[in-house]
Amino acid sequence: MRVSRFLLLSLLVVGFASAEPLAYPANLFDNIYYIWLLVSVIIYLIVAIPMLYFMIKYRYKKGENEEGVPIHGNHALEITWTVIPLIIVIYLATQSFAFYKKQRTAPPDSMELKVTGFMWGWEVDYPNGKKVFAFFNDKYQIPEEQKIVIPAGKPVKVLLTSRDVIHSFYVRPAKVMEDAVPGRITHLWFQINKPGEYWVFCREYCGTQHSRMVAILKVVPQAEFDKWVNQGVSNQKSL
Ligand SMILES: [Cu+2]
Repeated sequence: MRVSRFLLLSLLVVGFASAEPLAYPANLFDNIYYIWLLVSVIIYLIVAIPMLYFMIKYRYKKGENEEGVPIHGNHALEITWTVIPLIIVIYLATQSFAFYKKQRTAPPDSMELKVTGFMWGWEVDYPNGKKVFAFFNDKYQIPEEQKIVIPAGKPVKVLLTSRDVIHSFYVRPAKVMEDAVPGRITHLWFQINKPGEYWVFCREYCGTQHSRMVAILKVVPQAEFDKWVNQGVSNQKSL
């Protein structure tokens, strides 16, 4: 009975850990977030519980001497409360740096998209020359041909720039964001594993129509993407 319960629990844990996340590198953000949260909660409890206990135990009682016992320092205690936080901080710093490197380095098999922000939309160039202009039309709709189509389960590297002012390209499900700066090329990467439609927002206030800089990322299976990307490549018009 006990063994089977243990096995079931282990299976659940393994299943949870190996389940494919919706998007990369969002899963890395979540992992690092939970590590920081766990460390913070433990430290909070270590401080708060004894504090409450001491507040009650050593509260002032009538007739007691108001001055406490003088304390002249304790080397062992001081070394302990310096070394333990140092180890925790070094651990968090190395974890965060490893995460940062992963989040900044696109996998070598990424598809490269060139994205140029403009007032008020995104111009997207595919490797074969296909172009998509992604923005809300005057009726606040995004027609099918203005959706940014990408294959599911494949990393996408975005090379970003801007034609006018600073915008910011934010891929909501992947939790990644990067500024689009005129005259400069910045980059980010992401991968979405589940087909569907997802939001992209401009996340840097860029003027009166900033709220219109919304794009839809249409994630489709690889075969469907291959068909789509080769459609009408020769007669692209410019905006
Ligand atoms: Cu913008």
